[in-house]
Amino acid sequence: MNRIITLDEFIIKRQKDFPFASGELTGLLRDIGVAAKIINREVNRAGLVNILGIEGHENESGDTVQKMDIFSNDKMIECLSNSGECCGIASEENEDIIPIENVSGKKAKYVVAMDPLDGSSNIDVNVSVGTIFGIYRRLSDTEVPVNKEDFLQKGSELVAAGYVLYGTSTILVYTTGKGVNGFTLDPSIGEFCLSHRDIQIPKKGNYYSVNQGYYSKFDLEMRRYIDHCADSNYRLRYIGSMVSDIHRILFQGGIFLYPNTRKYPQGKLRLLYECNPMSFIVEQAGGTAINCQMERIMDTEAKEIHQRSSIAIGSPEMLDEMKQFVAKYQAVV
Ligand code: AHM
Ligand code: MG
Repeated sequence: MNRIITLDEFIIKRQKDFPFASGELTGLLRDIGVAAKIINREVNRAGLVNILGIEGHENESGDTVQKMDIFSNDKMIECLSNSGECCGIASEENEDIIPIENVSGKKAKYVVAMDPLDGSSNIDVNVSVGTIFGIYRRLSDTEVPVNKEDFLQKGSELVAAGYVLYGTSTILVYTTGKGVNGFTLDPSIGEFCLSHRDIQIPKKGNYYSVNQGYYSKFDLEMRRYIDHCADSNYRLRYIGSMVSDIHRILFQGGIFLYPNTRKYPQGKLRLLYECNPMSFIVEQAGGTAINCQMERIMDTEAKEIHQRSSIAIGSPEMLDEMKQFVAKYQAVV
């Protein structure tokens, strides 16, 4: 039997990949791992919690039962605030950034952008959801509180990014820019264990993932490309939870699209909390991530923390094929 390697052990081993690492990033990733375990426990009990008491009522321990996305947000903030490795958080759930005070005199140099529970509308029907995070080095001086500029960095400046998928099993996938690794939670020992080493996305695949219900709202070139996917008998899969949809593609190959629509002219998904971290992971696994203007997502200027972006992400050869369709039909318009 192979020796089990836990997430904590792996992170510490990898610390030596960074010549001047002081262990802060290591600590931060561990904090996220702890938050993920707590969120996982609650996600798994979500149906039960509904039986025990609806939102706004007290549960058995006297706590007010919270909606899962608020609960996840609070837990992530709590775990990231406690150890002193993180000096600020930007969350999809909060309008403004959350500065974190120094803990025990530590001068933290990392900020975290996160979507604590992506696809949360799936919770009520027992379908997979996820947590997404991206870690940047702060730009401002460690003597002063963080500011928005610390978060308004390009995805190419990410130091680490990852996601947790609360699915049939719970898996944490992350990168620090040296490949992508996945850790499955073993509930019997309460540890994330290395299960997917050096993940490589297939160069091509036959899955396409898009909300086909918005077809008529997409630009012509996207409609033509989606027609091509259907004509080619690519398999359509759309869970409505970005983490789950991209997780499938990361392992089986394919393309995930959330183009701009009339309702969301810039696209719906958030650059900082969703598009950049998932792009870093997919690129590190050998994939491609661009917006519908055919620009690399990770080169996008971030102007506001809740900025939206269109996205096309997945297997490199499928992305190349999509680009050809876009070039051809943009020329027609
Ligand atoms: P959320 O962060 O509010 O959960 O929204 C993001 C989710 C993604 O996970 C998913 O890909 C997309 O929204 C689904 O949107 P739609 O229902 O418009 O297809
Ligand atoms: Mg989201």
